[in-house]
Amino acid sequence: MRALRWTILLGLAVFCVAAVTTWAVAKPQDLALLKQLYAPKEGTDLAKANCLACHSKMPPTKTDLNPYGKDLQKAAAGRPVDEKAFRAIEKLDSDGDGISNLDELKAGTLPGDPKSKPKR
Ligand SMILES: [Ca+2]
Repeated sequence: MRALRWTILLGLAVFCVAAVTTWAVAKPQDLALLKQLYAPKEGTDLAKANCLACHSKMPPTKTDLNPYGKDLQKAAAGRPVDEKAFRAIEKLDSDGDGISNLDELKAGTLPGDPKSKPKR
């Protein structure tokens, strides 16, 4: 009886670690892809934002996406985020600040935060 209880507890612990690890590993890939595609210059809002390029707070969770993160999630349509999803929302202005996502990404500002936009 005691051994069974320990087995169940151990199984639960392994499951929790696996779930957390999967989540923690999946998203930095999206960030790595964003940096690979748009190569933000050091010191820009985008380079400093990391998770906050798509999330509205730290630590990031699945549901706290900013407007750009939401559009990206929509474009990925349930599949892992890929280059196609990033390209599909380049022409949008997710944060509604009047500057397209692509222009913001090229300028190193945040396409999901209207307070961060290129100076004109
Ligand atoms: Ca914008």
